[in-house]
Amino acid sequence: MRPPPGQPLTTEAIRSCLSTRIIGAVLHVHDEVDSTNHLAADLALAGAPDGTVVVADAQTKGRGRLGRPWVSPAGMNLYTSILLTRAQNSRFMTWIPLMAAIAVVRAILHTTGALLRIKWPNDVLAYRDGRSRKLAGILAETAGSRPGTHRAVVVGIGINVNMPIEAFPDDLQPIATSLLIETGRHIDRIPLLARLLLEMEQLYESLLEQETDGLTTAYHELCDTLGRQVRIELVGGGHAEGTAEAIAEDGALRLRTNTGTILEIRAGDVVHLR
Ligand code: BT5
Repeated sequence: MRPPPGQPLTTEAIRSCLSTRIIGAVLHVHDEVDSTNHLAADLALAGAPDGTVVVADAQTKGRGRLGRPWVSPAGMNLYTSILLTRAQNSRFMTWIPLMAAIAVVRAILHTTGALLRIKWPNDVLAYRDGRSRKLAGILAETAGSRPGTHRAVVVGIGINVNMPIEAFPDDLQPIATSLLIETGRHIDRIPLLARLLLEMEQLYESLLEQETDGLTTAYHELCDTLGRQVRIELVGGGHAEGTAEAIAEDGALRLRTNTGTILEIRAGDVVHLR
């Protein structure tokens, strides 16, 4: 396997590239962890401040939503978790993964020129040959919900950066991709990470100021789900089918079902039908 281009992920190298005030002011960088989300949740319980960031070069138990695994080999990708302690308003909870998806798309556009799209709520997709492939994923979880402990949201972001197609397991090769595969270039992970944290900080500040209009507009521009006929596998079982019409004020997906009922859906897996 080729050595990673750019600098290795060290605290010093990342810090020297950061232009944020809050996100990344406390930074934990590891060669290997089980899951950066797990570590960030432990830090939240220990009282870590708002904006604490965990970065790892590899994860042994990287996870997706609903207990699904996130393939996380060393030396090629970004795995990071950001602790947000001021986002306790339940209205923000649906917005946080959407906001992270906008930040990922913006950071990738700024760093590589590649324009990706979002599948609601938070899959970041690249389109090629009329097909979409997943390039990044987001997992937002609450931490410290027991009484007396600190309550926070952990936003985990995985971006496939320099992962060649042969490094993906066979079942993911047709449906996953990386920036290397899409652009044909190796990308230095550190400027990409620094930009991601900057985009996150700016969006987090607007969310805290209740300025969701800008977020809604940005999300509408980047989200590929709106206007489509979709099938949504609902968390907890069952499904809904219809046209994805809009994003509600709290980040929910507004679905007009085939019988004309309007549903607001806050979690689920979307399949684009047409
Ligand atoms: C996600 O879940 O997309 C959320 C992924 C979040 C990963 C980050 S990495 C840093 C932080 N620490 C963690 O432990 N997690 C977060 P979901 O929508 O459930 O998608 C999971 C599905 O994506 C899997 O079932 C596979 O089909 C596919 N998948 C797994 N690894 C992948 C990869 N590296 N690239 C593309 N697709 C992948």
